[in-house]
Amino acid sequence: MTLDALRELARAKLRAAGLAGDHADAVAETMVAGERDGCASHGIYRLLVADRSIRAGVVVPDAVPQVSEPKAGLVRVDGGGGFAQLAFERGMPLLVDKARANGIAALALNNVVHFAALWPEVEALAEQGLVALAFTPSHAWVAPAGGTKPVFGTNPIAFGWPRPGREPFVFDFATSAVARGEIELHRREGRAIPDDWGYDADGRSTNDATAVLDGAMRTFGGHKGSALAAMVELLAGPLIADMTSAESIAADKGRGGSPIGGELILAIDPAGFLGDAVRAHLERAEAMFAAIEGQSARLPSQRRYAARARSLAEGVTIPAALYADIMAIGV
Ligand code: NDP
Ligand code: PYC
Repeated sequence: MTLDALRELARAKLRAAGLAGDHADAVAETMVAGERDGCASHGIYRLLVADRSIRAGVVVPDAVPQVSEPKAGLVRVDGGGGFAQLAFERGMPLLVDKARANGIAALALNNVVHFAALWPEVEALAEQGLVALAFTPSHAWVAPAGGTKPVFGTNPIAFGWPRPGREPFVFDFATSAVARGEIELHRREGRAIPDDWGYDADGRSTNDATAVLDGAMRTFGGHKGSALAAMVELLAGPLIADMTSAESIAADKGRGGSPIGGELILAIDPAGFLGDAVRAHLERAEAMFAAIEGQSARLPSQRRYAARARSLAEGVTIPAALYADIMAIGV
């Protein structure tokens, strides 16, 4: 499919499910970006997930995000129970202004439904010359290192760094061994998963995707991922007066919707510390990137940018079973 055709399909399905036009456009854009960049777990597959959240009444389909300024360096957007995409769009311009004025600023999204990857947000900020970090909890699906029962969400951390004349350096990953969406794709396709991704309900390691979805996922990197997952819970939960992953899954009441809660985004203007020397110091960072690539190791986001270039030229291929399920939405 061409990206335009995919965008139109996503918008039409989201509107038909009852989502207001401005939300449908913002949400469709995120899904198309994911598919375009080869991020299948957070691409057009998310139409099925968003549709379920809308129809189950988890998301407020016509929420109007409310922007406020709690302090000179802080922006808050109350998403009113809507999807996170429009809330971010409404808060980002003020976040950028405040980061430039103060050197650093933070944006809290509150009361939003989150089904998406975080890289589109940190990449957009890095494209404006800012260093960016983003965090969000999800639903309690992940066991702490040393345990086998869910406490944490899959809790992604994303980072963006501006590069003169190039696409930003971006990474974005779950603090679980893998995103839950990836396990869902394995389940859909009947594929076994590696046995270090999670536990069944009795706490045993398993290759069965369904058993892990019904049991508990593992953190990445043992105690290190576990501590980072806890940090994400704290930063984008209690610190911004929003839900932890345990509270989010309780609030879902078994409806199977996407996580409800908050997201914290930090933006740092390199000129704050560096003044006129920004360019010189960003060039020093380039030496590190060159040292990585110089030994044929790849940078995070390199695969994504290559997929983007391919998709822009050739369009994207959607698995037939997924396309059929998308076409069946609302029929
Ligand atoms: P991965 O484990 O695939 O890690 C993704 C990151 O690592 C990307 O930045 C990727 O770059 C980079 N990367 C992967 N392999 C390499 C390599 N060999 N060398 C260098 N860099 C590499 O992703 P996850 O399954 O952990 O997460 C996928 C997505 O799920 C994320 O976008 C995340 O935001 C999303 N998510 C969202 C949640 C939410 O609550 N909203 C919850 C959990 C996850 P590249 O893209 O170029 O491959
Ligand atoms: O894949 O873990 C995940 C996820 C949770 C919320 C959105 N994506």
